Amino acid sequence: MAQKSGNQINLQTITPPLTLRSRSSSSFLFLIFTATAIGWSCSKSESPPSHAASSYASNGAALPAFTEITTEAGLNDFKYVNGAFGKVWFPEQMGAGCGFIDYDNDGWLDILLVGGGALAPNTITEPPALWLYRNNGDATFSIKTKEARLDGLHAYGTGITVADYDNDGDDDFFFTTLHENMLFRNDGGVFTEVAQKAGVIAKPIRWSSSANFFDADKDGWLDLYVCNYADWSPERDIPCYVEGGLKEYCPPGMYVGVPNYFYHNNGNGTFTEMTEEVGFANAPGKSLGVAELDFNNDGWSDLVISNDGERTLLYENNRNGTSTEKGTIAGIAYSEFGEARAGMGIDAGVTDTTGRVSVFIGNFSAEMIGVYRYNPTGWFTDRAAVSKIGRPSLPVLTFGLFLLDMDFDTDLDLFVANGHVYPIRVKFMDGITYEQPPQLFLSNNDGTFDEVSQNIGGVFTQPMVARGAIYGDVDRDGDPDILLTENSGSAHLWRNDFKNPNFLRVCLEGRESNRDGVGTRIIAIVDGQRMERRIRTGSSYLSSSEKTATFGLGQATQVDSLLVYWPGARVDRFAAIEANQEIRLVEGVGTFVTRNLTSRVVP
Ligand SMILES: [Ca+2]
Ligand SMILES: [Ca+2]
Ligand SMILES: [Ca+2]
Ligand SMILES: [Ca+2]
Repeated sequence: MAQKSGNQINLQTITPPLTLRSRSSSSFLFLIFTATAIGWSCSKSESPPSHAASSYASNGAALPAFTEITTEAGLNDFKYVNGAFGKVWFPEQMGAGCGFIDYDNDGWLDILLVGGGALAPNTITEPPALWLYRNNGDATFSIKTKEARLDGLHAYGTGITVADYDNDGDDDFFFTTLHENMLFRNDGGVFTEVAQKAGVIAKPIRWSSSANFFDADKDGWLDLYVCNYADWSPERDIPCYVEGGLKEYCPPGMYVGVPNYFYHNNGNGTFTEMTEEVGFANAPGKSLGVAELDFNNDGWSDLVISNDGERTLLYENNRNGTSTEKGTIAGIAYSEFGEARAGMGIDAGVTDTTGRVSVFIGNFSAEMIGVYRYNPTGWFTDRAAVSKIGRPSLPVLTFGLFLLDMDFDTDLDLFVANGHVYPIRVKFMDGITYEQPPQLFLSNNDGTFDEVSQNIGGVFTQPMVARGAIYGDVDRDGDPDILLTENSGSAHLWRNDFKNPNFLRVCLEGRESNRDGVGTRIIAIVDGQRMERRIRTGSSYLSSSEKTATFGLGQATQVDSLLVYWPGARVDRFAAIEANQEIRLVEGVGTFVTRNLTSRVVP
């Protein structure tokens, strides 16, 4: 467990000198300051520059290191219950998601887990639909489901998406299920379920998976996109069998997909379902993942949607909140063989020096992870093979998936959580296992990646039936930690023990923009190298990561320029920000506060 020098949030304002100039409708704040990191409590001697003996590439960078701390963190009681009772029903293999949420607003990330549910008729005792673990301020957790009024729910849950949809400064969340979805409004650390009142009960009700909050029309209020999966009910369950007559889950191709929903946030606590009006109705369904991106860099949020056995969808924002689906003409809809693959977890980000966004999609075993990079001719290039991600991803079935700079060398790397869906049929599949270890692909910043899981060992050799995968700095030492969930299994919390990070963490508070700053593009320039991050919800699979941007800085000790492109017209600019601190920027204020971090523990 991380030692800490203080578990309260110490906010200390740095007010650098500033010059202000305005250009048309935009305000540009250009700030020069040389403030040292007031409030940074980590002794720098604990993380000396080093060139570790183990290296994965020619730059001699050290490998990431993680330690599983599930037991010491107090998360051992949790187990996801998929409700299986011998019928082998389709929904059992899907779950479930997880989320980092600071529900009590104390600056420490708490954990929300989907507990599962009952499928058997007339079940007397249902498993908890949600588990809420409060961070005690030291990366140990106490169960607070009941205190936060998240107990006693009747739901067969799938996913969690966390955002401050009502812009009142606290984390709310949307909970997807097999039946009616739920919206939980945070009222001072206790939750009220408001889906009906807020207008986000689906008509008709559909089996939902991932969801994301994003501001489609840039009115400062987060809209909601909900992925729906397939038309299933106990009455319509299709039996499938393997050799020997044992019942097994059917391929999703046996079921008909149901399309997704879009809800426009009215800014008064209610939403209006506008799927068709906004252009999201033309979808085949079977959606499992959604990522927000701005692939054409026009400042408007686009969406990319992964679908299970159906084409990938790319919604280009028409710069008015409506969208046009362009997946097929943009070249991202199908594999290089023209096939729709089993799209699950998804993420998007700039992972190399081209500055152009790449999209990564988890697929089935014997299918490569989808890797597509946008190019200036207006379409995406399939780079699964050339990126070196394709081949190592063939034996695994990938659900949770996210981009994060895991080795702090400035470029976004790819983490994938794996686990199969056929407990019986895998025995007849050459080289495929039901439980599979996660994988890490380190970016070489040139469009290629090195798969380093075996080099790292430890937690990366642990086979699991993984589903959800998220990152968030639970011990507040500046490096994002990882949380994974398993189908019919435990949650796994991995503490990040990377030995030599220089970093800058940036969290946002929107004023004209939505409070979370979702849809903000942040550019950091270090030694002439440009890094890009976006503040988003969604991505991965059924799950919700922290909304703080982490920039790995390599050996650099400062960020030379930081440019914050808010979803509105505003751009805030800062210069010479010292490394190894977490800063909080309020839109248009032009200063930032530094949040105290804890001392890092390097085993
Ligand atoms: Ca908290
Ligand atoms: Ca709120
Ligand atoms: Ca990296
Ligand atoms: Ca950490």
